[in-house]
Amino acid sequence: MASPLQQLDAKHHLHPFTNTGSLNNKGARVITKADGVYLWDEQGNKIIDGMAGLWCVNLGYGRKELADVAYQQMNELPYYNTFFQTTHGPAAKLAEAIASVTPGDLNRIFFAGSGSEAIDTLMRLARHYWAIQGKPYRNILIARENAYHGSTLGGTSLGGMSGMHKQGGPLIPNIAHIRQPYWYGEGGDLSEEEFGLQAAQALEEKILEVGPDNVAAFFGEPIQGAGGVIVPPSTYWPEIQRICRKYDILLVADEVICGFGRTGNWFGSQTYGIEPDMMSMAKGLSSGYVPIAAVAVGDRVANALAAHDEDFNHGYTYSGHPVAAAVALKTIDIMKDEGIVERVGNDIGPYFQKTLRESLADHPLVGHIDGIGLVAGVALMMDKASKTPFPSHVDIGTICRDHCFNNGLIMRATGTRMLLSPPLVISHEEVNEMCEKARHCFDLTLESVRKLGVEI
Ligand code: PXG
Repeated sequence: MASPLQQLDAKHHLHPFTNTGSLNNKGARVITKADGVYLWDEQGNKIIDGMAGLWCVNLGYGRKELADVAYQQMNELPYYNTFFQTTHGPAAKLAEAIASVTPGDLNRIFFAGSGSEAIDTLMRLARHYWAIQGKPYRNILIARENAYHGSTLGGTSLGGMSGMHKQGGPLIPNIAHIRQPYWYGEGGDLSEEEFGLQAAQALEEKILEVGPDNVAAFFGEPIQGAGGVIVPPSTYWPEIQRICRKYDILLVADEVICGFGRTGNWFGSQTYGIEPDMMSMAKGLSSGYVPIAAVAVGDRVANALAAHDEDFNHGYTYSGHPVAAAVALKTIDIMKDEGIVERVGNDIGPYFQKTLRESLADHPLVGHIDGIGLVAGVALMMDKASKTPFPSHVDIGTICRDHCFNNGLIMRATGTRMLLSPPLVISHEEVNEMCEKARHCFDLTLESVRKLGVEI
């Protein structure tokens, strides 16, 4: 029997990335409250949130300090815009706080309301930069297959998700895609290092194909998140960096998932030695408590904008929203005070990677585990020795995800990869619990596929 909330939801709520008809038949799971790394649903089940919401609740749930600053800011100045030569305390102070943690010369900050808006901003900014250099023909943007850069038309076009490209087109022109650096899935007989170089050299091939003088920028997530936690080989990013420099192409890091400590440094770019010209951030910027995103711009582009005597005709009503900015500012303060990033890098990140491997690496379903810091992807295989995937009628990811959900653990499934990205404040005991639950749910998944007649 559907609960009253499920009934309302089924009647009026269109869900993102969801087959609405089939969801309405079974009813959405209703989450009622949360604390620390745990969620509770309408039936009172306690669930450990292995995904930090949607890769965002880095400080965990129930942080009263964040609620308090939102309340205070709403009373003091709930809204004012940052257009028309105005600013306010939260926006100015947050810009400074972000610049204090971004690497290199990424010191100028533009605000947006979501990662998708940040990406759209970067797409326009990259093209605008070349236009004001007198080279408007330099407008091709290059990204990767299976990259996720958001759901606006800009983000959809730039991202490399084939399921998204099929819908709502035509897409934005002058965007090209190259292969992703997924060694376990696509590396064949090459060593990880060789494959990393080869995957990066696809960028040079694409640049030569479309003409170096036509390319504005390359966009990439340091680790592809929604694509399945695709951790690049160590050789990949240095080669991408070299190629961008060689052809004078802007390098843009999409830090929406990797930013704010996920990989053990403030930004994934630092973990992989990337020196981007611009980057996007969202999610962890406010620990998911309020919607806010930002773009950090380095000197090259910022100075060109400053020297160009014309408005950049771009902005959102909620660019630098005072309440969101106040919460983000407090988030950064807490991260610094509690040494959250250092803890991910030196303590809980390595502990999580070790414990996850001890729990799952020898499991019959597990082909390979990728991960760093507090993010991981587990490839499920029918036969791990011969790397044989499951036949397409066995939706292994969904089977596993449902077992997790029904047994008090949230893991996300992307195709045949199971993902974890827990709150950065997770304790050692909670990591143990999460990994034990994962092992149990993988056992249940194995039973289920055997019942479907798969010999394994
Ligand atoms: N870039 C990256 C790298 C992202 O991960 C966006 C841009 C867009 O951000 P907004 O705030 O507009 O959603 C994202 C968002 C998933 C999932 O299922 C991942 C995201 C969003 C929704 C679902 O893994 N990432």
